[in-house]
Amino acid sequence: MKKEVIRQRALELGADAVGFARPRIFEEIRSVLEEREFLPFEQPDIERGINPYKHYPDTKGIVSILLSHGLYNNKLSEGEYKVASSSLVDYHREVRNILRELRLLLLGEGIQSVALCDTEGLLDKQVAVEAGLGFIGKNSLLIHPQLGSAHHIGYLLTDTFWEPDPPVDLSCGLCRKCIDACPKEAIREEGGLNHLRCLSGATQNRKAQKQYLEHFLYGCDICLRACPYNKVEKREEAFIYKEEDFLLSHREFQLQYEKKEFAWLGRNLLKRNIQWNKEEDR
Ligand code: B12
Ligand code: SF4
Ligand code: SF4
Repeated sequence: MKKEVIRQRALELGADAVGFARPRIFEEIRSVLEEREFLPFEQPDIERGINPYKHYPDTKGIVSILLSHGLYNNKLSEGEYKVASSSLVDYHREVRNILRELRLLLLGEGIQSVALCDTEGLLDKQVAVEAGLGFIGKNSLLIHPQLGSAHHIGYLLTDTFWEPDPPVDLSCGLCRKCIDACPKEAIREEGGLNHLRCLSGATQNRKAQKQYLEHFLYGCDICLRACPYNKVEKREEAFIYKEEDFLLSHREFQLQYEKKEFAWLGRNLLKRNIQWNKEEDR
């Protein structure tokens, strides 16, 4: 099957970019993971992080997609809180829907594959770099030359080899806008993220130290909005919430927010985040 047929179909299905990679074990990241203090919700198995064959032993090629989302500069009024721009809907579902259709297309040609996105633990950004979809910026995110970094990554590990797409030869250069913008000094001068300081992690971590969350209830997008590779739109109401929005029973919460990406946090963690923000506002 030709790469272009798959690329075309993925774009028709809603993907914003498609790349092909040769699988390899990311041996150079082993030591970074060995020294890592994992957050409670992270997948701590190092082998699964760096080794695609742990997910699908027959892997001979990778088809990776990016799915973009908007970025919004939501200036808030009193008593309003927001979720990060990436979390309007559960992106895992959207990415996996596209991957499911691509899998069927490949299956029609007798090509087997396994779909991964985020939760399985293989390092998604590294896979996308191998597929020629971008470079890793100082804020540790994948930056696509045209799409920037406001997107999500998913891919198929296939039992068929594809000629890899050429790597992206770009970098952040002397820019340091994200470093200056980050309220938690979580981005290291030399590159790489101190994930234990990152606000996005704190909003999701039940064991985080009490801190001001910059009015975020879930995630953070400040370093994405600071990045010259990204476009930022004005306010989008759908990201904005009030405390009353979470005064619900457990069941009501599930019914109302089932499809939101933040639903997995549960009502109590969202309430805790509101409380931390409120205390700072006083
Ligand atoms: C755990 C996790 C988090 C944690 C920790 C992130 C981290 N970077 O450590 C927290 C909760 C903080 C987080 C936050 C966010 N995340 Co997250 N996260 C993940 C997850 C599940 C694993 C990432 C991971 O463990 N990496 C391991 C470490 C070693 O990698 P790393 O820190 O990125 O390090 C790389 C480089 O920075 C570099 N590096 C590391 N140390 C050093 C040191 C030096 C000196 C240098 C030069 C380089 C360097 O090498 C590594 C390999 O490339 C991935 C999904 C996946 N399966 O990959 C999503 C993922 C990375 N997250 C994603 C997103 C969207 C976000 C948020 C934007 C969500 C939000 N709006 O709040 C924020 C962005 C924060 C940020 N600036 O990165 C997307 C990123 C898409 C993209 N464009 O890159 C992913 C890929 C999920 C997906 N499939 O879409 N995330
Ligand atoms: S997501 Fe927020 S806290 Fe985390 S590195 Fe970016 S700006 Fe800093
Ligand atoms: S803001 Fe500048 S330094 Fe940070 S990721 Fe974007 S280009 Fe790189």
